[in-house]
Amino acid sequence: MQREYLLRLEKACQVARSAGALALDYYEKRDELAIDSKGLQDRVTLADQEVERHIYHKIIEAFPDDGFLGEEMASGEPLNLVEEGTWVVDPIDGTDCFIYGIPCWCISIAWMQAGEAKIGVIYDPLHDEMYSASPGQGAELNGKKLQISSATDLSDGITGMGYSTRVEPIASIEALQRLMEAGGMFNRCGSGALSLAWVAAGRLIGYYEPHINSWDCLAGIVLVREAGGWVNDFLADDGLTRGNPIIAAAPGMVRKIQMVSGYSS
Ligand code: LIP
Repeated sequence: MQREYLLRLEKACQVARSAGALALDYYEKRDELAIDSKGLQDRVTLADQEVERHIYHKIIEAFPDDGFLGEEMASGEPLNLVEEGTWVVDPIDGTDCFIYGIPCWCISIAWMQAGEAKIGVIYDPLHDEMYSASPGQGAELNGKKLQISSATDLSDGITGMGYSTRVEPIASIEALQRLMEAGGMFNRCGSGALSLAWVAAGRLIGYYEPHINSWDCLAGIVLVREAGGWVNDFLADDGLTRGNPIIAAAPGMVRKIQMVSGYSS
């Protein structure tokens, strides 16, 4: 593995773990957190902001020339996107689950270079599950290689389905109908990052969300691809700052998950 990937992967795992410990402290005291609204069904708390500040300072201390894009822009620094290397971070993905005490949230840290997501780390502190991946190294969970699903039909497993008020409900309703009519079953856990990690781990056979932000999915995209799965070209048309649909599938499920999502190549 190239040294620059190795150094960043190791740091990303180390920082995800320390950020996870900080997030857990807030999670245990979540009833004391003020909940702010960023829009319809889009919440944020001091925990998101403080965890992002922690990640920002630890990462930039180690790699001062890298860029950084965080969901909350909590560092107070201007947005800094660097072609040679930019970190894309969701400090707490699954914010609603975190706020309401649903044990389904994570830390998502990705590193991009030359317009491609190269390193992905997703840490679930509640279950102590560290997902990590880098170019050509495969994808791992707590140091063990991930085994993506061998499913070939929608009835062979569960498909993750994300939804947010960033798009009209019809896109999700029609996708759910196509999935159900084909004998599939859906799971919406509230964290796109964890859902993608579960595709890479073989727990889900695919994942679709009509619109997702880059900080929610870039780390998961690296995990799915390095585990041998397929993901749409999420970064096309400025997906980094505008978001895009996300379609991810186990190798034998690509056409079926594309059908559910209404994707046309
Ligand atoms: C969440 C995403 C999820 C989406 C939610 C929300 P957050 O990110 O991970 O896929 O469906 O609406 O955007 O806001 O918890 O960081």
